Amino acid sequence: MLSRFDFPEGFVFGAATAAYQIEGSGFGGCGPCHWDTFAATPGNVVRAEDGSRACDHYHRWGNDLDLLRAANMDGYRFSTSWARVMPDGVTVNPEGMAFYDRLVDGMLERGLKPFQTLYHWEMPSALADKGGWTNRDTCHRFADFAGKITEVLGDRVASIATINEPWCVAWLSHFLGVHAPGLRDIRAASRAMHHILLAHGLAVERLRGMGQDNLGIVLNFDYCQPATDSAGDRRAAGVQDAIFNRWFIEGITKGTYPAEALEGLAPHMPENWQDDMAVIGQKLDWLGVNYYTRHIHADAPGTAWPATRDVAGPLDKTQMGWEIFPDGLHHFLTRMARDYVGDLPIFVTENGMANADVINGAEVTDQVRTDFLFAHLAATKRAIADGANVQGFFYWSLLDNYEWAEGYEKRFGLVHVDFDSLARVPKSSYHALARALARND
Ligand code: GBH
Repeated sequence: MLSRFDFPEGFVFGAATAAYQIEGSGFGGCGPCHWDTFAATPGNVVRAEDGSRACDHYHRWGNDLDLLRAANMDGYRFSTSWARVMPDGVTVNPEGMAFYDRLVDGMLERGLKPFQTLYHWEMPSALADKGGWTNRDTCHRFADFAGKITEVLGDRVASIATINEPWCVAWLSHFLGVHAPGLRDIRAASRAMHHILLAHGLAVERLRGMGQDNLGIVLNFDYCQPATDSAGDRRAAGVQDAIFNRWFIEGITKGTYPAEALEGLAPHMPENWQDDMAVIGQKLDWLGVNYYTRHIHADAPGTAWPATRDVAGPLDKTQMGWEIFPDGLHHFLTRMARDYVGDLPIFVTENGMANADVINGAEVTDQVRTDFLFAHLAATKRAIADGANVQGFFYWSLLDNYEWAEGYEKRFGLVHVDFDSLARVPKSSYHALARALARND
């Protein structure tokens, strides 16, 4: 079994969460966000569940930080809700700001490095109503939010990520319609694909000007496998790889977008988008990689661009129906280093699995999650041996939580949460990780 001593000195082990998925948006003067309205519309979310109470982390944060500490973790990846800090998208809510101030101090008191994410999907409704990420002005409002919160937290956080998973924010939410705002519109999607990176760039520019040297972005990657060796299936996997895995990193590091994706998106992009590429392409201090699974793509001739369809894969699947494929993590870590970022520090900012865990007295035995986690740690170790400068790994997630369109049914946590009593019970995977992370002293 791997332990922390199999990784380079200073490697950061941690767990990740996101504000809307755990805090409970019904407390502390938090403003409404587009997930509240999206969830309230029947058909969007399982049982129309929302994040208004979630894990009640807003009141139980001290206990939750204790759980990270007791598992011998070095860091905690959390997000700071825009709607909590700025309920109308513009004006600061002091109570919301004070919450994150306490939370960050609480991490430092426990020896946990704070890894902050600025946008993990709670767009204030006031801004969503003006078009959200389809509206260029939102990018400037986001930079203002980044500046305001960094005035308060910037001296204490180890790291700041601008955006969590631009693909989900743009494509999943505006083209596939699965996440808020639930659009299926190529024009809205094309604009969001660009504006989300412009927001990132404007925020980096603002924070760099304030002296921050710990700035990054968190991208999500799905391994794209052609269903067969045919030219059509290889084209299908290639175009999905361009949309999913190349668009954002190439926008940032190469100053342009992949031709295979522009083929479908260029006609709908904001005018003169090329003029924004310098802001988007500013130097980063680190890159975050989120990785869960792979997809098998087949050609779908005669259907609308991108003219692909997904094919079921043969590997073991998680509760989400996602194939378990640890080699994909090795693939993306080494590919990022080789093709895009060289020696820049890379963090695995999310990796994890949902499982239909059953609680038995005070025990939850989730051996499959332990196996999943250690297989992905092993893939990370191999990527380091192959030259990728990986400096940390965060399991998704510390707690069972609000799994967006899947509501509360899908359990990703190292810690079980009873969504009636809100009791926390560490699972056997939590104990296995705690043992692996024990220090000698
Ligand atoms: C992350 O996104 C999020 O950052 C986090 O908030 C969330 O709770 C967590 O993952 C678990 O879902 O076509 O259905 O097979 C995950 C990004 C993109 C990974 C889609 C899996 C396969 C989608 N995901 N991908 S599907």
